[in-house]
Amino acid sequence: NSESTWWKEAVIYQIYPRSFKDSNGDGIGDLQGIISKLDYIKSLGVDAVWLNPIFTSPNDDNGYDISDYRSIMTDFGTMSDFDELLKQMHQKELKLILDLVPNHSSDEHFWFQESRKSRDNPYRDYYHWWPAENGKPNERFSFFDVNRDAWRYDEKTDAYYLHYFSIKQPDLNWENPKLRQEMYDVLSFWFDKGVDGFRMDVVPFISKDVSFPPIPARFNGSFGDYYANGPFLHDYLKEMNREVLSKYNGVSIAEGVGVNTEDVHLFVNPDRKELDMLYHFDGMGIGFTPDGFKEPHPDGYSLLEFKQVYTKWDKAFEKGWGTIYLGNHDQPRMLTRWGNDAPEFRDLSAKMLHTFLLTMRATPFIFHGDEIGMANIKFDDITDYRDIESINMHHYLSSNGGDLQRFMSAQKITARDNGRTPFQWDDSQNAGFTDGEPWLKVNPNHKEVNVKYQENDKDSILSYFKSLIALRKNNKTLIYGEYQLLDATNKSVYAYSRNDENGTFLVLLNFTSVDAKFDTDYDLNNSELILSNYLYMDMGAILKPYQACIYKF
Ligand code: ISL
Ligand code: CA
Repeated sequence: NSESTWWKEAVIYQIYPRSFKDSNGDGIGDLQGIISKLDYIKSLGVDAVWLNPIFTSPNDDNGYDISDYRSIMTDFGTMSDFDELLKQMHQKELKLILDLVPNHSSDEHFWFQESRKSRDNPYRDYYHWWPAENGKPNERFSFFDVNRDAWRYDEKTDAYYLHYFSIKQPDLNWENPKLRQEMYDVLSFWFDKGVDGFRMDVVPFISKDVSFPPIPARFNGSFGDYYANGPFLHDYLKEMNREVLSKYNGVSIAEGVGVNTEDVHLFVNPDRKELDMLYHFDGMGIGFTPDGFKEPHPDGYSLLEFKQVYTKWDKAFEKGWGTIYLGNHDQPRMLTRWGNDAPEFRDLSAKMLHTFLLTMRATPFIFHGDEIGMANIKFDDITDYRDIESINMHHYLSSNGGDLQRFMSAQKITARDNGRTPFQWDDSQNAGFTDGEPWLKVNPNHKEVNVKYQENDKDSILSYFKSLIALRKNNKTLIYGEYQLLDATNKSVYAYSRNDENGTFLVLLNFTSVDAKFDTDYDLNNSELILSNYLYMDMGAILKPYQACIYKF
């Protein structure tokens, strides 16, 4: 958050540290593992790395339950490992973005341990408590609780505490200025060490109406939307900017759960001095049924809807700047979700999706493993899952007569663990991730899909991905140029142009496994084909399955 806007031109690479590279054989990725792979990361051409939380945590939700915001999780290493990582990254001109979890802490955090001791404890107001003599509080839904109930009764003080996520993730009380100052101090602590920014976990949820009224009917049971954009949210973000962000040269990125194209300005319009960027969720629900557990629609997703969402979000920014992503640690693999992970289409569709991500007018976030086309693992057995979301939803459905078979089949597409399987470095037994027993099973397709094979293959997904990054870096038109949707009603092809005074790029993407026609006003005979995922090309009006082309005019 500063004068410098390097992040507009950056490509950001997301690493889920638990799954990237294990250096000591305990089956868990760690900071030394990341250090050992910095040359690889640099070779991609990315500018910055976002690490999911690396702080001390009992790991109920893999580090999103923090018990000490100023120390490193023992599974991941020590503070000196962190210092070494940061130093080596900076030597290689790679920026480091950490993950702040401001909405909740672990129940094992000292603050919560104190808070639950007595009603007059000095830390009592660090959290949201509801005295039991006031009756049962109004309903709040929990994403990860076995009973879906966000209020947990605590005997010690005869009161309920609020937890939007698991029972081990009590929500912090941002109404309390002391708590706010604690969080600003945490930010300063890491900025003083030299980190280059923060991604802020569910930051739209931090402000609550602490009278906890019934949820207004207009939210129609959509709890996430109600939780976002609480009454004092923007006062807090402004204060955070004033107290910390404005004093450092770091980027701030909101995880924008529940934020729409109208609200986004309030976060990222630079005149308001709040945050720099936000990533929205509008793309993530496309093709999922709205009710119950996340379940893919049997007919797949609609490309028309996909195009509408990304076009709408491109238009959203008059002032401010967008982001783009198709997968992360909370989502299934983008290849399985938006492309096609069958062996004959894997490479083509992964390259096609990367073409999209790297030619839009927004900062691309690339989730580790997508650069080699990693796919969903599709577990058959609930005991293979490690994610609290899947495990507790399974419990909930079992005890409430839910359809477990249907749930397990939906999980093959939607479960978060699909995106969390160990990174595939090579074709050896554990994919070169660990010498020990990996914390989550390795995808058997690492025999074919791995860095070792792709690094030596100029036609691999990895090589194509690197070419795309280089192309974006060398052509500011692909970063800042105007975006225009073409052939808007085409159900198979996503076509658009990027244009500025230096010229025009035409991007053509076939999102289907069959030949597809397209119709734009551009005469391809007057253009140069810059990049395609097919080796040979006829300049016809037909795109081959998952074909991606970038033309320059
Ligand atoms: O992943 C989700 C459900 O499938 C989302 O609802 C998710 O919980 C939401 O996007 C918030 O995500 C963030 O906060 C969670 C954590 O589990 C996620 O990993 C994190 O990205 C709680 O801290
Ligand atoms: Ca380890």
